[in-house]
Amino acid sequence: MFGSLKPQPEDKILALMSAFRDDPRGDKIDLGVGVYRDAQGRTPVMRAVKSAERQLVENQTTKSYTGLTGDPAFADALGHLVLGNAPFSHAATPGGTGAVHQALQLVRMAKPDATLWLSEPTWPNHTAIAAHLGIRTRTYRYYDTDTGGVWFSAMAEDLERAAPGDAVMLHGCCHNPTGADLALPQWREIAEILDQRRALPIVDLAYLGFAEGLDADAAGLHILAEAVPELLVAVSCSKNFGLYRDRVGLLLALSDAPAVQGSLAALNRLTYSFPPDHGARVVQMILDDPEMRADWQAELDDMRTGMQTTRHALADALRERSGSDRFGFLAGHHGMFSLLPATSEQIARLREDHGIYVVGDGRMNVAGLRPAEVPVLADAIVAVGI
Ligand code: PLP
Ligand code: TYF
Repeated sequence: MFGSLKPQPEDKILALMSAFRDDPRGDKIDLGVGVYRDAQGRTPVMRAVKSAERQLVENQTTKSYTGLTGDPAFADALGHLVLGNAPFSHAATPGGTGAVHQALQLVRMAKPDATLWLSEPTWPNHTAIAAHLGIRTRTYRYYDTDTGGVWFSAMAEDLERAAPGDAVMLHGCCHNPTGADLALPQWREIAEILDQRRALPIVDLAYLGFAEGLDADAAGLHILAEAVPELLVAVSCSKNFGLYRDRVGLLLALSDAPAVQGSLAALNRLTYSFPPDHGARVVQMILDDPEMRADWQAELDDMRTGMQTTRHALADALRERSGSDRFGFLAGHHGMFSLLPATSEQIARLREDHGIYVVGDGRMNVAGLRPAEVPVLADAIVAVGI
């Protein structure tokens, strides 16, 4: 039976994580996997999460099953944070990856021959999950390697080719891997194109609060939600609540179709029955309690401004060392990631000669860099000739 199984392509990000773990050098620097780290290099449990968990342990009276789409209070609290007052259907999922997976299953259920459009480049799991589900994909041009910004004219031109009923994956903010986000007028233009083409936007929202703040980061999504009749949003609480391993996600659907909620429940049942509850409940408790919510937001703001400070420090250090503004784009990007304009040989030299781990395509996690390591990285980038 299992003799027919083929070796599977590995996830390059996760493979890099194990290579880093196995590297004995004491001064190695991990800029690979997208996990937030503070100035001490820790990924702490957020204060509000600790408080909510304490209350939960104290007060929870049962761990019996919730509903197939999870606790409605969780969907209500997080759904309103993300979409404001628009009515939505919802399903809690194991992490944002689960939400992306369920979104694509819903698309396949509704329209088996739909094409999914993905940005070039995008998070590798988008491509992999679509392939696993047998969904055809096409890419749209997104990133301008010369400027480090969005190649908007090409993106718009490509999306004009979407057919009615195609699905288009967009990153809500903090584009992974490029760090280059759409400006609000560009969101308006994309919304108009997708509405005209009658294509379904799927917004992958894994970094709400990491770019410019909770409201600003949802502004593009809100423009879209007002412009199109149907929309899916795959929300992750891994980063902004620091709940990575607890697997907290939510799929939201804006639609008038009466069967959407039932279909989401059925897809959850067919995939894993009930979604995990612990982390979802923690998120709901935080969002529904003014004090914990304010504390969460304050800590999230600190994380965001910390990443911004690192970005500016790195751009400055590189300006000094390279004598040019070639790396100025790093300061303008949002979130954890940016792409270094490096060859695979240069990435290998960063790893082998300097103990600096960056994903093979040049993606680096800015949040993995401690302030004291900024000059070390800048020296290394210049030393390998990037
Ligand atoms: N989508 C993108 C673009 C991501 O970078 C991530 C990782 O954080 C996710 C979705 C979902 O992650 P998780 O399944 O850990 O919530
Ligand atoms: O892109 C990242 O680094 C994060 C974490 O299969 C991640 O989104 C990476 C790979 C993966 C799941 C999550």
